[in-house]
Amino acid sequence: MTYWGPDWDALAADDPEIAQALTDELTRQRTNLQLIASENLTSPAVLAAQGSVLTNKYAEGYPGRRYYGGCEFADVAETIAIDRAKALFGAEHANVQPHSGAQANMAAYFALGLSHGDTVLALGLPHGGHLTHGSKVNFSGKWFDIAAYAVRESDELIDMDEVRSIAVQRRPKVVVAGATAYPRVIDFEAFRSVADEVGAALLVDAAHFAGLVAGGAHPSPVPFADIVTLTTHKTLRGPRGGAILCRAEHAKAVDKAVFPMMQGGPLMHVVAAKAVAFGEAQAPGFTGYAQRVVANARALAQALAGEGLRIVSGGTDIHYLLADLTPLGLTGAEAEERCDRAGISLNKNAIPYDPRPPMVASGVRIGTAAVTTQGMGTGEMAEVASLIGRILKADSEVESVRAEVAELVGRFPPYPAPAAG
Ligand code: DSN
Repeated sequence: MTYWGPDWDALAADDPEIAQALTDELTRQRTNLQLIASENLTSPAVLAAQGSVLTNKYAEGYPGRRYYGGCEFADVAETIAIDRAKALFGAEHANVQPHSGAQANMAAYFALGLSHGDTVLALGLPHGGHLTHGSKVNFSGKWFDIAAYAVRESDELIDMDEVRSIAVQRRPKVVVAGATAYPRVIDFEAFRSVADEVGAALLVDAAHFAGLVAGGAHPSPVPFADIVTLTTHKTLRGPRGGAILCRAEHAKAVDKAVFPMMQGGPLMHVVAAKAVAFGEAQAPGFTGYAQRVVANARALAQALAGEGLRIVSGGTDIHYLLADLTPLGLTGAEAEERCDRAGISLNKNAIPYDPRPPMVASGVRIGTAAVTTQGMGTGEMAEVASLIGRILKADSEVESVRAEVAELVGRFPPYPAPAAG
């Protein structure tokens, strides 16, 4: 077959500095523990499609309705991506062009008819919501009137009575369900009923758990939401990007909101890679993967509790956990930095009612999507928890933990070693 994928030798010859940065990143991914909840490790097939000649093609518009000639193969790739996304999630319509989850959310707000000053009800950022759910530093918080709900202080769970009462008081036009740091399954049916009660549309941001839905390890929001937004690079294990699923009645509005309202030319190489990822998620093995991701997150939460960390909400239903470091006398920032030095990548994160600012934070968020892709199971999660516990309790352990991390990850290398020289 003609070679059409990434040509590493050509890159090394043409631009040794960038080739070295990519080689070093490959080595980092092969030797460090990847526990960032929003990351994963794609298949070589996804990488090949994303590094392909489709990056050369302008294809503004949609399959069969483009503003450029020569789009016949771009049409093939995008049509396959759309059809696979619809089949995977049982959705009436799919748009696979959003460059990111943030842009998918922005397009969804426009598609639902939001104008400047309209009210949106969403989970506040300090309680696990996303920037695009109304943060003051984001377009959503600047343009819309945000009614934020929180989690209950007592058990750190969403209180649907509170959500309903804020909705009745503030009469939002759009209700948002979804989060970046809420480790529990969200009750989509209850959110639908709140939205119906106040005549609002329901937008579910499934960016994080979309892959778990695809793999049957998480309830689907599709039957309940007007629009579901997702990212393709987290639990879905595809290229970095976004997508939108919706009911047929919103199809035209969604497509118009993505292009020409929000974006210009789609990243067709990324669209092709999304098609590959949707295909991989339809394969039988993906169900087992999604279940193992959740089992690993639960095992890791339990083992970290044994190390003295307080697990927010007492556990997890999804692919990550949120841990409060207060019992160990550390901040999230200190823990992130210390783990980084030991070859463990994770991120500091606010915990509900956190007294510290976000750049310091009292907690860390730890995800299992990537390590599960590598083939680690619940036995390895016990090892991971013990390594994290050691490094958090004694900075002097950095070197020995780093060596053991490399040994553990070396048993599950995600990609072949970089070529010598
Ligand atoms: N930055 C992503 C996350 O880490 O959850 C969300 O956009």
